[in-house]
Amino acid sequence: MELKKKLATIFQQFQTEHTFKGFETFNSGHINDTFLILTQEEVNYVLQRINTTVFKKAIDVIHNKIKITQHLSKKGIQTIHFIPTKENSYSLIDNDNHLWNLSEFIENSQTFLKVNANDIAYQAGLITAEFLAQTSDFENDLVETLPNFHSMSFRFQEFQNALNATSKIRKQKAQKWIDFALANKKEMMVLDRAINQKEIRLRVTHNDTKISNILFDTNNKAICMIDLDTVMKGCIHFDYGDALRTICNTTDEDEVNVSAINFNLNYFKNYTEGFLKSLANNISKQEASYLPISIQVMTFIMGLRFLTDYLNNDVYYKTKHSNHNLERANNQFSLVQKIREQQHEINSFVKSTYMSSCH
Ligand code: GN1
Ligand code: MG
Repeated sequence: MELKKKLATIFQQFQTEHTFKGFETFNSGHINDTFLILTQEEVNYVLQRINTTVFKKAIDVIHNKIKITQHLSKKGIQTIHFIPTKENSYSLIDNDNHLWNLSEFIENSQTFLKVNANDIAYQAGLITAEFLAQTSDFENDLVETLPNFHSMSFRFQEFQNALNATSKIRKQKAQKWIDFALANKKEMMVLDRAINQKEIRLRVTHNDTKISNILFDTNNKAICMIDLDTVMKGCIHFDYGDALRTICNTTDEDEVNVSAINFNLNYFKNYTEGFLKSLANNISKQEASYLPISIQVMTFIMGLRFLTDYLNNDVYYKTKHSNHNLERANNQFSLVQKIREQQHEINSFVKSTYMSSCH
């Protein structure tokens, strides 16, 4: 079926009083498909198709999203608002077994693919930590929709499996980063160890805090987190490190010119100030002590996942050409090296900001 007709058919099955007029495609996601739905009445919606190959428990993804947004709404915190179908379900399964969900589009909002000002980084820090602070009292259980999502040992296991099965040519092309991954394994397990030893606690985390998943108003003030697909249990370090991985990278995630890659310390400082301001009463000294290294760890884990997918012949992420995942791995691992060069400064800034903004 033609896409426009298909989207109109899906949209009509949700509880809205508006009439489908057209659509636009959001291009930034690596997994799911997301569309802006335009209506005759000029009220817009966001319609999302969940990739059921990646999200085997897609129904539970919706369950988690509904639970968390209801929790936030009840507290008067601005968040996404999901719309039920005419059959009173928050998801719809189409004839091809794809799962769809619909939410209201927040008007006068914007997202950024790149940060271009300190204040945007500061706002991003405030809002990612506010999400953590406002969900820290959430008591119901969220379903682990993608088990071991940010577990480094799990990601290394998957990498090892891919390495054992990959073609000679892909292995050869990726050799430099295969060696890099293996050489850094022990050091990059630091968050896994801290979790296992209960030095840092598990709580609700967003798990995909890249800058494009933060909604801003037209005055560049952060409104709320979007893309709640991976909301699960995790530690604050996942969200802190993942956000900085994209905010401070001076290039795009798949930029091939690695000499252009740098870690922007000003954005790091602004983000960290905002983050610790919102999380002030909700973070222990021990948790704070793992924030600096989490920036390397989260950047590394993305590099490892892109590399693994490259070795697996690109079965997970959407790719535009056959080297795309290798280029992404190249970018992320190069960024890890850049972060490393500034690690001392990162450590002391987090420490002093924690001392001044948290008790
Ligand atoms: C994926 O689909 P998207 O772009 O929201 C991935 C994240 C990665 C991100 C890298 C479910 O997110 O973990 O950080 O790509 N999501 C899943 O840009 O694997
Ligand atoms: Mg996502």
